[in-house]
Amino acid sequence: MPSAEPASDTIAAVATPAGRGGIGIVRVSGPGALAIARALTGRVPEPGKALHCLFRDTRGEPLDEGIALSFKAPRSYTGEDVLELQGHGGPVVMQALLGAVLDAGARLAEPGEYTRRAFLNGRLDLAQAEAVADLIDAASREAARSALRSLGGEFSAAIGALVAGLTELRALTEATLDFPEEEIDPLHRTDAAARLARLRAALEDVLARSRQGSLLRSGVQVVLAGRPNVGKSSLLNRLAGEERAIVTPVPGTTRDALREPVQIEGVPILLVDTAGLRESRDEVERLGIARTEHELARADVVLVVLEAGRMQAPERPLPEGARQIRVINKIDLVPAARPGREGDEVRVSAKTGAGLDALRAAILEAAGWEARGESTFLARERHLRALARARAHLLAAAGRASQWELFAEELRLAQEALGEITGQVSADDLLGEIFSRFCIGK
Ligand SMILES: Nc1nc2c(ncn2[C@@H]2O[C@H](COP(=O)(O)OP(=O)(O)OP(=O)(O)O)[C@@H](O)[C@H]2O)c(=O)[nH]1
Ligand SMILES: [Mg+2]
Repeated sequence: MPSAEPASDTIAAVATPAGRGGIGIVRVSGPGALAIARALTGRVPEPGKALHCLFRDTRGEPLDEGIALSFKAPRSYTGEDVLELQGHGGPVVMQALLGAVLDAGARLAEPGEYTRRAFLNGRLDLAQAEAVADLIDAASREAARSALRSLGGEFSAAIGALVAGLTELRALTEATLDFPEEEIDPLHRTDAAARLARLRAALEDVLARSRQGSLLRSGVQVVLAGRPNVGKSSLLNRLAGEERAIVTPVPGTTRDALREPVQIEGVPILLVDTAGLRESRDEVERLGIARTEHELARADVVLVVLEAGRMQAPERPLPEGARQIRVINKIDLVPAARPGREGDEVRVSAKTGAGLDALRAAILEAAGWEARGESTFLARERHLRALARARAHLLAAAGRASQWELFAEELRLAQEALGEITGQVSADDLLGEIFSRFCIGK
């Protein structure tokens, strides 16, 4: 899809965050960028060389002193002529500088418009463009590293390899389709089946790595639930490493659901502490319990907290679907009990911290995380869906080995699904949807 006419207008935005900072940058991209440089600084900076200068508005009034940088098309982020004006990072200065750039002929950029232009000019494919936003939004070092790998093209290359394999297999198939009257050579058929099997295995691998990465991107919701007073809030505080939730010996202390983001091995986890589950006459507590049930319904992992030695299950049923871990807390009160994990049960003490590492490991495992080192792809839901569609078509193709035309058609559909990931085939509304979520200036 990258193709398109070069954009005819020039866009501008403040590229640094709002507020005060040492440096603020106004970024300009489009055919008018260099003329705007001349209008504001009296000169055109040589591409790639910093020009120290005074910025003036269109009436010649000085606005700020700073550095102008230019990048000549197509060797720039957007693939167009780009100008960066680096001034002092105060909101008034930045607005004045942006105002002058707009007066000189640019228009305000829309969210994500720079990256959209980079995509349309073939500087990045769609998965790489999305990685730009994911890198900016990354919630942990691991997520950032994974986004950087996608930006560098690793994910796109894996998709590209699948597409290349499909193209080859389609070529092989379609060549025989051109001679319908001839018998299809059985050798040909076995070759095609073997190729298809290899492609399916490769797709499974990409899908598994993408699922892992999507955990890094969207995180895991872990809800602490159980009877009152078993130590749910104490556990949340332990896992968070801070006294976030109120802890008292009074059963029914927690009323509202409390959310606390933490990281375990770089995986973003949203811990949710909830009101203890029991039948209650207290109006406030009943409302709290209703919230608990609401949170439970959305949980990826539920920690069912029980008290060592007492081990009463919650009075209300827990939802099915989410992965559950039985957490036996307060083992410090039972002299014979040892901390650690056994099957789906983890014994801990929120008071002493014993068994907490085993609990963290159990949470990651329940969430489906496998430490794969450098090989995860920070996939988005959109990518997972496209991969799943491609997989379904390859499965269908495997079932059509005796109907050559249908076989070929399933391969085509699989390839189309994969092409959506990198943007080789993509509808305009999809692009609008993706880029509108960027911040302005990116
Ligand atoms: N000895 C011991 N006491 C604990 C432990 N964990 C929590 N407690 C105590 O148990 C009491 C209840 O702890 P909370 O963390 O408030 O329990 P909760 O499950 O959040 O209770 P509700 O909010 O009322 O549902 C407090 O007095 C804690 O100090 C533990 O591991 N060992
Ligand atoms: Mg509590």
